[in-house]
Amino acid sequence: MWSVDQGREYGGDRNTDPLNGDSDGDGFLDGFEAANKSAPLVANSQPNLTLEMALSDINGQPVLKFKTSPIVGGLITIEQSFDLKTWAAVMFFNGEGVAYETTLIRPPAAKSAYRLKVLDQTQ
Ligand SMILES: [Ca+2]
Ligand SMILES: [Ca+2]
Repeated sequence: MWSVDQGREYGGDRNTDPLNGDSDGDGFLDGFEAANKSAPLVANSQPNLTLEMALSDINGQPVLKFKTSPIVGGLITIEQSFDLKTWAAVMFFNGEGVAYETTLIRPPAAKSAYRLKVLDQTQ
């Protein structure tokens, strides 16, 4: 018998809820989970979405380099916050199955935090 807990066959449509796009209620749609190799029926299995950052300089100008984990599908944004309460998008990209890399020239001098967010999982 097929067991969800053993993590098999989760890429297929079997046993997902046809009336609920997010069968396990973890905030990620079944299709987005399958495309990103997480289990659509296991809430604690979620797509691996990571954002690496590295501060360096080019000719004395500070630059902040970003690199994400490979993301398949979705409209993704990198958001910035100065207080960890209010977040604003600073760049957008589509999940194309490869690591997304970009550079922010002259990042703000004030302390700021960045995070990755999936805006639209259906794109
Ligand atoms: Ca889900
Ligand atoms: Ca899941």
